[in-house]
Parts: sequence; C-alpha cells; structure tokens
Amino acid sequence: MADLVRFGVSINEDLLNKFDSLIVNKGYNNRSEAIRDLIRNQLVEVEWENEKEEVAGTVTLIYDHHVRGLSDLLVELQHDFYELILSTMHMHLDHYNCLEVLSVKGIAKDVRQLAERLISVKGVKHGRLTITSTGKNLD
Ligand code: NI
Repeated sequence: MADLVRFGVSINEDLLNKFDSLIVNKGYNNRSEAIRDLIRNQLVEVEWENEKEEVAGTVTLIYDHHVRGLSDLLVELQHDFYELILSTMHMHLDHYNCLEVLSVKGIAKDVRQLAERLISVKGVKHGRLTITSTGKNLD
C-alpha cells in the first residue's frame, strides 16, 4: 500500500455541510473514507469504460420459471459464456419468481455483453449489472 498523503480542499460551506450530512447518513465516521470511496467509484467507472480492462461484478436477474423455455435459455446462454462466470446462486423467491445472481469476471466489453444478453431475454422481469473491480488497481 502506498504512503498516506494529506491534502487540503477548498469548498463552498453549503456544499460541505450537505456532504457532511450525506456521509453521516451513509454511516461514514469521517470525511476521509467517504472521499476515498468517491475516488474509488470514479476509478472503477473508468476501468469499465476501458473495454480492455479486466473487471468484476454481478448480474442479478428476476424471472418467472414457468415461462416456457426461459430457464433452459438462460442456462444455455450461461454455458456459452462460462469463462466469464465464476459462480451462480439461484433462489426461489415464491411459487413463480426466481432470483439469480451471477458473479462475473473478465474483459469489460465481454462482461457487459453477457449481462445485456441475459437481461434482454424475453421473460426476464428485471435485471441489473453491478459493476465493480477486481481490486487490483485500487488501494
Ligand atoms: Ni427458482
């Protein structure tokens, strides 16, 4: 881990007050960790914009397994992209609805394509790609 550096920031008082109440509500104990997290979020966004960067994330899907052929199609797609999928977790939410979470890792462009293919399948009620980092480039 690199050395810690302190730096000063000039900021409008109203804006700082808003920031302080925001981070208290989010559970931060001090500004430093909140600011570090803001910076990390921006760095992760940039990793995902760089299509050649290796990234990690999760794909969350909600679907009704009674829809004819849907479960088979989702499994088939996941086999097509098996190299990107680290694990899957399937939960039966009720009699009809399933919640599936896939943990994914790979080149940003490929991971995004996998997520879009799964989320756009007819019968998937809701889907979301959560983008995060492999952690290699973050301190
Ligand atoms: Ni299920």
